[in-house]
Amino acid sequence: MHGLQALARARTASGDLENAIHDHLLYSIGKTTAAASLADWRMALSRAVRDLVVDPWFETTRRIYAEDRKRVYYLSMEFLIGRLLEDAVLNLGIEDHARRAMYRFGVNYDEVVDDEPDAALGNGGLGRLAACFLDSMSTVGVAAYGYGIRYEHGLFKQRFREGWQIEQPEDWLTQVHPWEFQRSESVYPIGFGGEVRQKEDGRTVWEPAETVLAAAYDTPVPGWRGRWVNTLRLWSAQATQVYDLEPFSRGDYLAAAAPAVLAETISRVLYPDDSTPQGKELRLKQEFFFTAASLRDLVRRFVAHHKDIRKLPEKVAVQLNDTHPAIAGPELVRILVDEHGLEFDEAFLVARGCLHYTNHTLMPEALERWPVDLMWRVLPRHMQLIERIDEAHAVSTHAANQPRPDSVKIIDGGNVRMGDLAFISARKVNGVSALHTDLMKRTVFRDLHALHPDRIVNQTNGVTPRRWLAGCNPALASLLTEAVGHGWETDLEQLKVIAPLADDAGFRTRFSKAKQTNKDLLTKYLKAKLDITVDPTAMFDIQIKRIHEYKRQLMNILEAAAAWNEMKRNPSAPFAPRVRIFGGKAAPGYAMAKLIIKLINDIGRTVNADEETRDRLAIVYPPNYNVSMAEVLIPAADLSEQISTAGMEASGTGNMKFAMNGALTIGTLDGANVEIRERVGDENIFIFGKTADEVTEAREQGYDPSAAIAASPRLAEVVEQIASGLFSPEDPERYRALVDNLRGHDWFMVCADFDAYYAAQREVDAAWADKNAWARSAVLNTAPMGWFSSDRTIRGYAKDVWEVDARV
Ligand code: GLS
Repeated sequence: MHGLQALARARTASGDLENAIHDHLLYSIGKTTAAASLADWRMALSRAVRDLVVDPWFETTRRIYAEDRKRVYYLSMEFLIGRLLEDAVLNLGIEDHARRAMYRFGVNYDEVVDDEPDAALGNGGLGRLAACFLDSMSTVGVAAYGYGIRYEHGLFKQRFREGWQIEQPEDWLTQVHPWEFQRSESVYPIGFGGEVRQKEDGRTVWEPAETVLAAAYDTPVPGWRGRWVNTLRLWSAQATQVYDLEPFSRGDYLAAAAPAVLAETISRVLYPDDSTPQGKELRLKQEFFFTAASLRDLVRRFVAHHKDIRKLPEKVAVQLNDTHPAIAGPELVRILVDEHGLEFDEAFLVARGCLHYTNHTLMPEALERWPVDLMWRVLPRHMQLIERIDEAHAVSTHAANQPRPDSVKIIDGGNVRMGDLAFISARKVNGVSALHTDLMKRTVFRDLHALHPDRIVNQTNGVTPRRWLAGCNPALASLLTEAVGHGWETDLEQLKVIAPLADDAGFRTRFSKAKQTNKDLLTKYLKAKLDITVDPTAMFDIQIKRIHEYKRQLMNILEAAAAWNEMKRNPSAPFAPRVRIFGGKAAPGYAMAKLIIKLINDIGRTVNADEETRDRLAIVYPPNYNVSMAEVLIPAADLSEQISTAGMEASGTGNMKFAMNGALTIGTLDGANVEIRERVGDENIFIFGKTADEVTEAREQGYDPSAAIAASPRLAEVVEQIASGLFSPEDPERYRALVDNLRGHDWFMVCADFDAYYAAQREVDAAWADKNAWARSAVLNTAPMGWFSSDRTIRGYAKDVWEVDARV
């Protein structure tokens, strides 16, 4: 029995699944039940579950062809998909059977699920967003491919040695990845360097000096109940020649293996920088490698069924996730001109008809720029075309004698500006929250926006409520289902129904009980994995995200220290008992972020050792924060810290996950916090600090952090304690650079916002004292989160950007 039928049966009878697991264990893994390890059981279960996805997957493909649907190609350097087994089981609706089947084999389902390594093919929000979008595209029925890189090593593992971050390589692929299918027939040669020649017939050909193969690996992405299954296609780099025979025969095995090693380097590791590009040649090669392979693949698919390549935009919508795949513009033009014989102008129109670009950050240092000489060396034909695109854009927007501002030039100051290239090559450009889109129009893309006023649109980010509510928070999910019935999993607006229940004492109690269940689970998790003991009745106050100065983990820990000082000075002051939890990695080359990690751990060490305050304050920093840790932390949070310098966090998506799970937010008016406040209401969120416009104004007026410190005795005290080595007696000078920066520069306005933050935290303390009111606010955070479902986001893209069907 196969396919949809098997899936339907698997939902009603666990026997089939049990047999399938047993068969896979025996015949795919080659183990008996007696000899099977936990990993073997996981492989067998994963394979059995994967089998259930395959026929719906083919069925989806048949429908796409039958209906000749326009497809979306989501190009992203990062897909932070995390674990897949639990998610697939949840989406297919077979959890009870999977549990029962494993139980019959005498194996603990939770341990099996927990054995799966995270697929950490991304750094943070941008990569996780791509993963949520995959889930939603399959759930709402958008015909889509995700295209990315099959990194051999995902984001590094973080350890702490004496409180310092240590990075260790991540190795998820050392075990078989049971979800993927290798597609040996889908392999494309990708060139680098070499020369561009003019042929006698007038055609231009690029003759690369070096060629690497891009080999496809497909992972099916089932949507809710397996009704629609899209594909995540990841490219792995392979050498054209496995080894060089000549040095091999001489016995020089190293030299013989060199070509393969070099080629494979391209998909070896994920660059561990979030929002701050490194500008390394290998990174440029990675970008071109996966973009070129993806475009060739989609053009091949189009040409196989359609005659006229000029109609490409009718069937193809490419989304560029940030500027990383921005080379898609020139590459698609190259394919159309050099391989399909179109004139440049027409080719550019066709390419622009297909391409769309999402901007994810406004920080000037985050916008990719590639030196022109590097581009000429690595991608000579593309560099020619970039010049053509730049010229054509100039001609179409400016009269010959009119000066062109630098801000609308793709090539400027010896660099190719990838943001401008992406903007000019795209039919639509979007920001990721209302505030961010507005700032895009007013800042980085001001002049381009003036030239193309219809191009920028907003698509506020969202997160999948399957993984981030139904999956990670069964306690709350079952309460919601009781209250509103099933259906909210794919129509999160239904949760609105619980808003009036915020005034129902019985419902509030059950809501709080679900929260307490999750807090108890987190307490156990911290004990079991890290031997950390926390009080599960205290407020769980959580900041989890990449460590970055603009996200201001520093302000959080400074405030914790100030609160500690105050508790000691005034033992009867009404501080709510709190566990302040931090989680997140710093880019290995980001010295200040690593120093902030050390400071959190140093202050934590001092504060946690203080018997006087132990009942009110604990600071916890579990290492190696990742997607699966987030799934444990978020459901257990009472307070969500979203405290970035206003105007700097494009959207945030953690903020949405927390609110969905009934945490109250303390935050600035930044990114999607603004839209969260609009929905939960002013009285159910703690907003403080300067607005984006006020930040800009303060900077323009010559902001002086030392004045802010002088005006705040609490802040001054903490800064002095750090400077004098109170938290680092073994090395009092440790924080010199950090303190100097705070006193003399403080670009991210920690000092300017400190007092407002301290005051907002005291409001939080006061609110916590009234458990009923707190629970009411928590319900009113979950209720209006429909807006932040990535299903809503994807429907928005489908309608306003891609112009594709969203229909299962
Ligand atoms: C980011 C932004 O920093 C986040 O605010 C945003 O939520 C995310 C997804 O749009 O994109 N940009 C980036 O480079 N990394 C991110 O997480």
